[in-house]
Amino acid sequence: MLRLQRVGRLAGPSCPLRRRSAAWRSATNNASVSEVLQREDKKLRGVVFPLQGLEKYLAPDVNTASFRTFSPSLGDLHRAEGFFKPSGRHVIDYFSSAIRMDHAPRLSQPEVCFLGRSNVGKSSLIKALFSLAPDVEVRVSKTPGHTKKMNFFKVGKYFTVVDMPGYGYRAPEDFADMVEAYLQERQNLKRTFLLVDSLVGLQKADDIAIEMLEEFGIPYVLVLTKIDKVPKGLLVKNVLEIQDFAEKHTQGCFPQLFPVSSIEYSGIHLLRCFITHVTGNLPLMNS
Ligand SMILES: Nc1nc2c(ncn2[C@@H]2O[C@H](COP(=O)(O)OP(=O)(O)O)[C@@H](O)[C@H]2O)c(=O)[nH]1
Ligand SMILES: [Mg+2]
Repeated sequence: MLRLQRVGRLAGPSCPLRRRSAAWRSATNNASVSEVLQREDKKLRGVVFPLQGLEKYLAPDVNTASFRTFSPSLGDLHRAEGFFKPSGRHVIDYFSSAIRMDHAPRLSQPEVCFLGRSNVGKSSLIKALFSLAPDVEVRVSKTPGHTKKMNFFKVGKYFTVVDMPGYGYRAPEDFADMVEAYLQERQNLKRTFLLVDSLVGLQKADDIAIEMLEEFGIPYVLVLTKIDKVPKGLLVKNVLEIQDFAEKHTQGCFPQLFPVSSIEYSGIHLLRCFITHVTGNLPLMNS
């Protein structure tokens, strides 16, 4: 809490971050750390660290150590955010699409990919991550199963973000075509983000994805999407169940879950920081 207050003072009325955020507020509420800092402490914690925001709904004996495995300071969050803001020399943009691995662009910079069932919120999440670069076009579907290609987005020379095709009831067949080949062959892949709908928890198709990631020995992170839609009690239940599953039945899964809302920007700042960190661009200084 002290840390939050200290950085809050740094972003005081004379701070350029604060002045600039006033202009953005109406269009991109909560999109940047400086905007979130203007909220009262309780709300701020829930938006920036959604897992910690759930602690008040838990019984005192619940162990929340894994809620803080990745716990950057607000200074780290600010530095990470810089990578997601375009400038003359730092271009963030859609790069290319591929329907087969041999069409995938030859890029050597570190890469992260977003995987999950159709409609779980992959494209919306990527759009939220890139909300400070509004020229980046990320297509969000109205109908399930829209993303049939791998879409590559370059964040300057620092890293690439890949929106993977969604899988559905045909999960094993869908994987064989593209996802499996990508995961096995992509040399520069640093982390896979597997998105799970926080309302319904792990589904059969998610189990198949987890089995595959475990079999290939690929490090991955579980991201819980659409938390704005879920009553807090149910969200807590699903978070604890999924966390318990990850602890007991997985090897390659990062112990901390990342709950997000692409509409309210909850968890987005933390995820930007984690991506910047796992791609080797941000040694954490203050955590
Ligand atoms: N309430 C809410 N809806 C979301 C969120 N993320 C995505 N959606 C909606 O879920 C649907 C599918 O999202 P999309 O990003 O296209 O999913 P994808 O198929 O995994 O890429 C769209 O109607 C989105 O508007 C979220 O965080 N909150
Ligand atoms: Mg999509």
